[in-house]
Formats: sequence, C-alpha cells, structure tokens
Amino acid sequence: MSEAIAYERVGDIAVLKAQNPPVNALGIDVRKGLLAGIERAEEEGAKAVLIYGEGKTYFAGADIREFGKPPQDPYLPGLCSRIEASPLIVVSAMHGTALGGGLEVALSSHYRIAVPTAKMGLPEVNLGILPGAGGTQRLPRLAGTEAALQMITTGRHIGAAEALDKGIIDRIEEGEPCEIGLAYAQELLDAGAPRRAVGEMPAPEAVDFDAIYEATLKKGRGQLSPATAVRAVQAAVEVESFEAGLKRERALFTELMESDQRQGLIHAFFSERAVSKLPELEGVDPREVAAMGVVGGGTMGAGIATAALLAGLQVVLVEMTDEGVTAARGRIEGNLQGALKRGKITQVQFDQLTGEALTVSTDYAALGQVDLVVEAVFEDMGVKREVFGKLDAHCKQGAVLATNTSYLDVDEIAVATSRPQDVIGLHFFSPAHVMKLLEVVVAQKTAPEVLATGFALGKRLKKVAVRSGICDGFIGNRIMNAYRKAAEYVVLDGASPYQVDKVVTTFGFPMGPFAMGDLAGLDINWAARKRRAPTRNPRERVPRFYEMLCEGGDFGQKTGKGFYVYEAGKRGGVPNPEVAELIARDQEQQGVTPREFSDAEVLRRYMCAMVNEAAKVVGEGIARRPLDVDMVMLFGYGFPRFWGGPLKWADLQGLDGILTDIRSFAVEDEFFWQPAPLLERLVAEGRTFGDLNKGA
Ligand code: T1G
Repeated sequence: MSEAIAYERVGDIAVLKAQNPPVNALGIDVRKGLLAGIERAEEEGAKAVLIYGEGKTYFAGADIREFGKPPQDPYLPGLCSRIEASPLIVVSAMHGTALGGGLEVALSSHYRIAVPTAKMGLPEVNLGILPGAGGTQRLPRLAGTEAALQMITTGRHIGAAEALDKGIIDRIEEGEPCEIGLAYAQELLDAGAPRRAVGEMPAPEAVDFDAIYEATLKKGRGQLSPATAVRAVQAAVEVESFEAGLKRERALFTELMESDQRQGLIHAFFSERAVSKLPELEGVDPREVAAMGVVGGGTMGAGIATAALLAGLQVVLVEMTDEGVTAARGRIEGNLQGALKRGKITQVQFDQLTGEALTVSTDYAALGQVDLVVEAVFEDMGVKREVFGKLDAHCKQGAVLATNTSYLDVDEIAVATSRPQDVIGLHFFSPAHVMKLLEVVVAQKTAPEVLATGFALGKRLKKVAVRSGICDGFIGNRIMNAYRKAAEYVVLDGASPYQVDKVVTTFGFPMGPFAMGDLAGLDINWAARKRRAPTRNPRERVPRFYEMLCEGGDFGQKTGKGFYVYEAGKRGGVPNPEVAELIARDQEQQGVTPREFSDAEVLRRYMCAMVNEAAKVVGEGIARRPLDVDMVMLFGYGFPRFWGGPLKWADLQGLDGILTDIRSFAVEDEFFWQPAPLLERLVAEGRTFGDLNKGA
C-alpha cells in the first residue's frame, strides 16, 4: 500500500486515510494510493469507502509543484471519475480546507460530511487555471449554476454551514473526521442508502452565460482564468452529456495551464510564502511583542495603530498636543468603525479596541513598557532623530525601535540612540490597516532577533513582509520613482498623461501614475523633488510640468484638481484641460518637439524602466532575490498578480529583448537608460531572474 494513503478495514467499511503533510496535496503518490485503495476495497468485498485526511486538513488541492511538469498517471480527472463510478458507497469526511482538486474528490464521492469549521472552495482561478477534475461540471449540479459560478469565478472559500445550505455537503457533525465519517458511512449502509453519483444528476439550469462572461472578464482587469471558467460551467448546462462536459472542461483547463498568466500566478503563490524565508533568520527567535507603541497619529500612524489593534495588540500612541491626541483617536475610531460596518469586528470588540486596548497620550513616558514602537512622524531627518532620542530615553531595554520612514537613511536615525542594534525600518503602506505590504528595512547594526521580530510582527498583522536594504526609497519607492520618471519622459516627449494612465490600467494596474499622483497628493512628490534637486546630476532631464501644476496650487484630489478635475461626490476625475498647456510650455522651454507614441511603446518604456531599476535593486543587494521585488510590487503598488511581478514578467517576455530596448532608448537619453549590470550579465549568460530565485 502507498505511504501517502493508509488503508484499513473497519467492518464493511474500507478507510482511506491521506497522510501527505503539510496539506495532503494530491500529488502522484496520493493519487496512486487512492486508486489502489478503491480497487482493493472493491476486490475485498467492502460495502463502503471512507476518504479523509490526517493532520490539519482534507486534501487542499492538486500538488501545485507538479504544474508545468509532464503529468503522471493516474490523472486526477480520471481518478475522480473512477471514484464516482465505484459500486461501493463512497463517503468523504472533510475538515480543514477542502480546496480545488480536494473538493473535486469530495464531489466525486457519493456522500459528504464535514466538521463545522471546515472550509471549502475551488480557488483554481487564483492560480490562473480552472477546476480541472470535474469541479465545473459537478458543482453546478449540486449547488445550482449561479452559486457554482460565483464560487468558481471568485475562488471564494465557504464555510461548512454555507456548503450545507447550498447542497454541496449532506451533513455537519462535530468530532474527528474519521469518527464522524465512519458513523455516517455505517448509518448509510444500515439504511440501505443508494450509491449517489453527482455526474448522473440532471444538468443544471441555464443562465445568461455571455453576459456573465463579459462581466467577469471586465472585473478581472485582464485576468483570463475566471472568465474562461464561465465557459466551462456553461458546458455543464449545454453539452449533450456529462462526459462531453468533462472533455470541454479539460480542453479549457489545458489552454489555461499553458498560459503565461498561470506561470505568473503560481510564481506569486510560492513567492508570497518565500519572502519570509531568510537564511539569517533560521534558528533566531523573535522578541515577544504584546504591546506596541506608535509615535504620530496622522493617517499613517493611525493606520498602523488600527492594524495592531485588529491583531490583538495593546497600543500606546503618542502625539504632540491635546488636539493631536483627539484627532488621532478620531482617525483610529473611524478606521475601526469601517471594520465594524463590514462585520470584521463586533460592537463589543469595537468598544474593547477603542477602550482598554488603546492609550493615546502626549507623554513619551507612556511608551515605557511597550515591546516595539513604530515612529510615523513628519519625513524629516532632524525631526526623526529627535523622536529617536526621546524613545531611547523612555523605552525599556530590549524594546524594538522602528521607523516608518519611506526614504530616509535608517542608519542615520539609529545613531540618534544608544542602541542601534534595536533599530529597524518598518515601512508600512497607506492605508496601513488595509495595504498588505510591509518593507522590513535592515540597518547596518540591526540585530538578527530584531529583524526576526519585524517579520513576526508582519505575520501577526497579516502582512506580506519583505526584507529590504537601505537606499533612497528602499525597494518599492525607488522602483516607483524610476517608472514614474519614464512616464514623465514620454509625456514630455509627446504622449499625454491620459494615454499613459490608460495603457497602464489596460496592462492590469488599478491606476496609472498620474491618477496615482493625484490620489497621493502631488505636493508630496513635489517636496521630494525639491529635496533631490541640489544633488541632481546636471545630465538628468527634468520634466517641469509636474511642478508647474503644483506651483498653481493644484495638488490632485485633495484640492479638487491635478492631472484630473474632481467633482465632489464622484469617483475618479476627468482630464484637466489646463495640463496640456503646461506640458506644451514645458516642451517649448526645453526645446522638445513632441512626437506620437503608440500604446505599445508607452507600455514598453514604462515596464523597461521598472525592470531595469528592479534589476539594479537586486544587483546591489537591496532586495535579496528577484521574487522579493516581485512581491513588493504586487502587494504595495498594484502590479497585476497574474503577471507575477515585474521580474517574472521580464522572464516571460525574454530578457534579451528588454535589454535591447533599454539600449535603444539610451541612444536618446543616455543618463536615464543605463542598463542594470545584473540584466546585462543575465543576458550574456543566457539566464533568467527565475534562476536567481531557485533554492530561495
Ligand atoms: N500544492 C503544493 N504545496 C502546497 C499546496 C498545494 N496545493 N498548498 C499549500 N502548499 C504548501 C505551501 O507552499 C507551504 O509550503 C505549505 O504547504 C503550507 O501552506 C485539478 C489543478 C491550504 C489554505 O489553491 O490555499 O487542485 O512554504 O503556508 O496558511 O482542479 O496553502 O511550508 O514549504 O499556505 O495553513 C487548488 C492552495 C490547487 C490551495 C493552507 N488548491 N493552498 O494555508 O499554510 S489547483 C489551492 C492554500 C487544483 C484541480 C486543480 C493554503 C492552505 P512551505 P501555507 P496555511
């Protein structure tokens, strides 16, 4: 018998127990074991089969690590059909997460029982594919077409109660999956219950598939898998037989399996988990964090405090004045009101979080007992150093002292204290209680357990924490500066900001760089430009239309006007007609003759700038691996997940072509388009960014 599936007889029932940690993924050994188990049960004359999983879950799906490799027999779809065709009564008992191929095995069983905490779903579209072992054919037969479409196109996990309600499972029972499964199987045998194959049930009802297809495609912003899944469900309704439906599902599945998007999404799945795996953290224990301090109660500080409160931490926030205290409390309460409205917390929790869990004070002494403090004050070195001097004086020994700076040198901040080993950068993204990215910035003297504490905090706050070294802007903002510049150059040279935004959103970003500037406030970027101006290289081209806009008092959404004009109460804006004049004036002053840019060229320049700077960031060791950059861009900057990140995208496009284009752009603007040495090296050696991720 296979090791992955244990076989045991309990009276008339053959028990197949999956034991393939950590998540009982349906790899080749598990599939072989299930097939052998069914065959043996039939040969031995058992009357029923129980399938369940050992450990934390029933099967969590196909083994994703097998994707892209030659498939091995028995394949999952055939196995599911074989299970369903068995003359014995097949029961699945679910706990943990019955996902993807896992749920498909359960759907091929004749009866399904689950513990109350079990979750189930068909999340394949999130991996760029669709349920490929009968899920698109069986689920609608059980749950109805609409419910099935909803689950399959979103990949949403549902709880046992909802599954029972939708007819996906037959019963919920407290207990161990083995126990409840055996009792249920015995009960079915005693009652003489019939074998009940979902594939033999009538086809589900028709809906307006074309309309749903279009709506799903639009919602996916270019992602193909959810819309393609609609067509697979459509087959369950429209083709002549269940078998023909399975065939159609298989064809669509194969199409997606071969797509770039599937590669991008799988890269995202593994990279998201790999970012926190750092060799320097092996065997290093993080410090305990129960109480957290925050200095500064603006949007950022209040967001960080909110995230900490929602994660169950005690929070002490320090502001400068009584008015500051009131405003900070108001912001945090506003954030938590939002969580209350969305049902994330109860009124009782709201009262507790805004009551005993939160202290807001003007006195640094209130930070005396916190385990970790995050400074989120004005972005100015003098101000930051003063704050850290005070933290040094008031915080207990062993407290982690973190700065939320987005640009400033953490080493310089650290020397304002007597304990630089405890100082680290924790760069949150606004709004901090919503955005998933956390850059953990390591300074020269940061102790390993302080770094480990940063990562542990990230996990506790449910963030994707990525290690970054020190440079201007760290990983994310540094790369953003580069592609934003590329966007400004194409505008100076003749494209319009609206063309750029359109091209970028068509690629899959939620927003283009100019709409983004308006949202963040153009004045913020203006300040950064002024700060950099004195050290700017005279060979650098400097578009001025951005500053001209600011000089006129237009800072974007907050003033009602920027690159777009905003009407109160309306989402989004319309192009600001004055912008074209400013650009024309800028071109005239700089002696630029504007030319036309195709959408393809605009995108190419934008992406090449992003990839080139990302390659520099990796080459300089600011990011440890290409995948770290990819996750920063995905979780902090809205990079479309289905491309996997800029460096995965670059690998899929071919590094050769990207380097060639960068060199051709450099003919016009040699200063900006200096190729990254790492990119040149990879091309020369015929390697990819993915190769640098291996073993990561
Ligand atoms: N295959 C291989 N490895 C997997 C895996 C999978 N399906 N799921 C998880 N792992 C690894 C993961 O990389 C990590 O490894 C460890 O397990 C623990 O995961 C035909 C084609 C199940 C909810 O999409 O959603 O079925 O980092 O840290 O937070 O239609 O993992 O420790 O080395 O995430 O407790 C559909 C994906 C597949 C489920 C558990 N299934 N997994 O979360 O732990 S496609 C999925 C998850 C399919 C059929 C098709 C989550 C989880 P390491 P973890 P967790």
